[in-house]
Amino acid sequence: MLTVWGRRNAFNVQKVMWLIGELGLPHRHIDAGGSFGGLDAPEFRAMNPHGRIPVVDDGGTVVWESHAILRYLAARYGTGTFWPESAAERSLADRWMDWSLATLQPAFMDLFWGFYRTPVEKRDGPAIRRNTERCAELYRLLDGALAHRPYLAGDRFTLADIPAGTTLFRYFGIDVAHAEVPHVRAWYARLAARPDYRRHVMIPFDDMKGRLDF
Ligand SMILES: N[C@@H](CCC(=O)N[C@@H](CS)C(=O)NCC(=O)O)C(=O)O
Repeated sequence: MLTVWGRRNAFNVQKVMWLIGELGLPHRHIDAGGSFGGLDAPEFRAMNPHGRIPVVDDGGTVVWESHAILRYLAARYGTGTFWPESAAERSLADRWMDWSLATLQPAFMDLFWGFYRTPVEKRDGPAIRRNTERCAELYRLLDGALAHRPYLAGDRFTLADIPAGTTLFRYFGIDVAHAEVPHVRAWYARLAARPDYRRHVMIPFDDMKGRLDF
């Protein structure tokens, strides 16, 4: 039985839960992190020395780092579907995953924390404007990539769509100046038509507004 640790409102956990849903994998979910705590417990650190969520244990195989988990689960349970088999096609998915982790997610997190999670009186206006523009630039780049294909790696939904796609519910859900990105909006509508995106990613987050703690 697959076990997953991580609070459901954590962005990196949502990516993993979304894929687990898409794969239809039976699993046990354990809340951890944030107000649930538990990340400094020796048993948890023995699984993930970094003390971060998500973590999965699949019959004794323990994996941490959300994208390593996505790749592990897709390779084990979804090869040929969510993670293409051909090296060239797979690299299409991989590059969007890596770009998302290295570039889009940090930019979006700076905006989300600096604007949405920071109490109004503590906000840094110039930094918020810079981060808003940086995000707009990155979503415009995604818009270009999606102009001639419905999903990031081509004609079908793959792992490529999960990391960047997970940002959309929060990006379009916060009151900042959004980029004009019709193709990203159409892709968002395609993702939002998937029951597991709605179930695991479209989780209301207004309880986080103006709150820097968990
Ligand atoms: N690069 C790691 C980042 C993991 C990470 O920072 N997770 C956050 C939640 S999204 C966390 O553990 N925060 C501490 C907490 O929730 O208590 C991954 O992708 O899994």
